[in-house]
Amino acid sequence: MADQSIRGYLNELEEKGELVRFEKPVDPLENLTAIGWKTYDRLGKASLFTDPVGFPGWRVANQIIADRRKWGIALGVDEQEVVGSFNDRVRSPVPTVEVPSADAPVKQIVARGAEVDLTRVPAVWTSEADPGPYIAAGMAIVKDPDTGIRNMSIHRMQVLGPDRTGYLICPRQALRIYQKYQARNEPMPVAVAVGAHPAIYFASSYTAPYGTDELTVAGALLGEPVRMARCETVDLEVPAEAELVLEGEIPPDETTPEGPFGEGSGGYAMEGRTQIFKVKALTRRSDPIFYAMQCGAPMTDTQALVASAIDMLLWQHLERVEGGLDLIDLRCLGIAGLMAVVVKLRPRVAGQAKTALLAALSGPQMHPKLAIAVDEDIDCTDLRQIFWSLTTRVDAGRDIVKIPNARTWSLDNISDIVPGQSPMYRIGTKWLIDATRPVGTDPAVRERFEPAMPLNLDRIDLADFLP
Ligand SMILES: Cc1cc2nc3c(=O)[nH]c(=O)nc-3n(C[C@H](O)[C@H](O)[C@H](O)COP(=O)(O)O)c2cc1C
Ligand SMILES: [Mn+2]
Repeated sequence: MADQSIRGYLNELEEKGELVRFEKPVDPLENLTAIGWKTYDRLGKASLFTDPVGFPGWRVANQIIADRRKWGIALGVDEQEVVGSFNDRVRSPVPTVEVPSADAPVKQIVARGAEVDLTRVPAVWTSEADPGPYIAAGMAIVKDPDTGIRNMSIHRMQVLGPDRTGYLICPRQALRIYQKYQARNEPMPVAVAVGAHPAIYFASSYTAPYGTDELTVAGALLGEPVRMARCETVDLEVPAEAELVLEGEIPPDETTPEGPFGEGSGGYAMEGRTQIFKVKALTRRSDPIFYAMQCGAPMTDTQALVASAIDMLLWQHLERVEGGLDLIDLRCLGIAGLMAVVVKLRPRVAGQAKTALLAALSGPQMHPKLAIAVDEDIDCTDLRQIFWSLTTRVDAGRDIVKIPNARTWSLDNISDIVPGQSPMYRIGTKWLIDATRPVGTDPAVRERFEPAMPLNLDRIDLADFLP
């Protein structure tokens, strides 16, 4: 039986030297995210804060899934095998199982009605211009009212009082379901789980075909059913080994001023209005770990999580282009605020890289607006090599294509808002850059585009020569 908790994963990170445990007092409303961000930026490590000021009994985790090495630890595979093993596992969804509440650690403490107090949860104040603390790591589980099939997605939640938060719903599957409740003039029941195994987080950021319960995707990644417990006040189930669950509803007709919020784009989402989450019950472990999902300027867990979902989904999408490409690697760049993707492939015929790029700009997720194709000799995790091929292998007149008036991601502030619509609906220019060499067999032509590497580079072991 696999450990489906976040705490089991944090232990593994710590054993592998990937986590810093901060025992000094740190304030979630003052300096926690700065310390966590710097720890990852400078040291490449996750953070666990054991003394969050003002929140006795809690611990707070931050920046825990920001790179492929950590995803490899979560999945128990080598970092090079992460995408391949995700894609293999995703093909066989595993239905959830229900466990009695007595066996669900997330039910160790149950608070209802007036006992609920979100101001006692160490929600963090993340970016400078944010209006206050947010819960950003809540995996919201809802059911389609027609079919009863679950959907799971993450929604940023600005803490607005002891029993209410903002709740932003972008135009995706979760909105499709909410609109069904609105049409019935009924509130949408929702259960929000905070703190679980990264596989469950991955599933919540992954847009499975509509009508697929994303918890079965989490089961596929874990290799066993996700263990679920029944909620106290709504007809929903939640991962039994979560740290914290908020149960409640989204009214069909109420909104609140919300934001601005430092987002996955790396910049701010405009201040506006969102739906409201009214919390009816809070259940948690007796010694809970709050997962402070960091957003804002890269690199954060938000970019890493969404980028990994885009990598998997785009890989599956590109595999079908022209009946099959020689794809070698693919990276949505978190450092570009999720809006750029690099595709490494071996084009078999002229023009094939461009077909691949067109598909990369119209995949299952909306974020990428810039797609770059590179050759098999370029490491597409290395910006130095990418930039080298952007000059030496690109003729801008021929190899850059712009597609104006295309739908772009709702958080792409440089794209225009569709007149009369909310900032969730945008139109802008997508562009692609084919940085692959001319396709052909003439070695003299190929040679002109080779990097001029030092003589016998591969045969040199520096250790033999260092003083
Ligand atoms: C930290 C974080 C915050 C997110 N915030 C929101 C949000 O506020 N609203 C939203 O609609 N999607 C948000 N997302 C993206 C959705 O969770 C994601 O696109 C998901 O796959 C949508 O699922 P669906 O297609 O099943 O609705 C967020 C993702 C992450 C990782
Ligand atoms: Mn979905």
